[in-house]
Amino acid sequence: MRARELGRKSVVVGDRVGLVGDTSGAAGALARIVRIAERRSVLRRTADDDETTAEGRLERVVVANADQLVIVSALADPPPRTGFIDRCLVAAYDAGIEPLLCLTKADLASPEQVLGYYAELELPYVLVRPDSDLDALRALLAGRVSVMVGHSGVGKSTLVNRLVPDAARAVGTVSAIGRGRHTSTSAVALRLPAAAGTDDDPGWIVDTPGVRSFGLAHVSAESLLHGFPDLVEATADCPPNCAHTAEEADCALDAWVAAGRADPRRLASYRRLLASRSGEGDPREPERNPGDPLAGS
Ligand SMILES: Nc1nc2c(ncn2[C@@H]2O[C@H](COP(=O)(O)OP(=O)(O)OP(=O)(O)O)[C@@H](O)[C@H]2O)c(=O)[nH]1
Ligand SMILES: [Mg+2]
Repeated sequence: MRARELGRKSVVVGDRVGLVGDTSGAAGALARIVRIAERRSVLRRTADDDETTAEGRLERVVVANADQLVIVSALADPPPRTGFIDRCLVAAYDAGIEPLLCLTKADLASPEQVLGYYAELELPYVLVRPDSDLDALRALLAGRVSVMVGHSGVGKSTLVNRLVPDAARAVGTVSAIGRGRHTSTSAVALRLPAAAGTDDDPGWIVDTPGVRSFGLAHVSAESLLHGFPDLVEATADCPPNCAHTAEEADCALDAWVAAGRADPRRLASYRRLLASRSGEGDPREPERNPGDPLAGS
């Protein structure tokens, strides 16, 4: 239980805390959390980008002290949304957490389109299918705290159950309209099992509930650009105080893309994010890009 001295300050998954009381861990033991250690990193998301309502401005800490953000996207059922992945990348860079793209359901569709979109980023990725060997993923998870984020139904809990055989995380089905059923309702951190014959720290994995969107209202317009390392260099040639929107006549990003130095879909995605923050975008479908396999459907 949490000590009264902590007031309203909440403890989140990943926090390192000081305890007093019975710390034996035995059944029925009671200890109090009296201190929350300074956080090494904080992954936040805003509930929505709608600045006009209290709920829209609500900022949530997803997890503390994570080293790696595992962005889980299914290649089909539900289809990948690069706009959502772009938002997660912004959140990761903003929090100082390294991103890892985890593409699940590789048995159902090819990863070419998604990987092609990120070709200019040195974004590490893993492909997962039901029978795939998870050694490459385990190696990337070793020694650190990783948090998985993704839409409902992409297979986060399925993957956690494969990585941590004792996890017994509930797994849901995906409905006919390609949406998950929000099977997981709270974040849980699990210690990964040690590889046979080594004492190396296998790391921790945090399974989180599926989110519809990854609101970035808490990220400044300037910081948004950190999620687009393929565009950042171009802005050195922008006029002072350039807003980088399509309306900025001298924004250097247009020439950069015209010269073939970045994918035009990436610039469009960045500008869509900028617009969604200023309330011009459509908050209902902020994660969809025209380059997505099912765009427009
Ligand atoms: N074909 C295929 N199906 C998969 C794969 N991974 C997961 N699934 C299925 O996808 C469905 C949803 O999986 P979950 O693990 O519950 O998804 P989740 O991301 O935890 O969903 P929430 O908890 O709702 O956020 C289940 O029916 C899984 O069996 C895969 O690699 N291939
Ligand atoms: Mg789940």
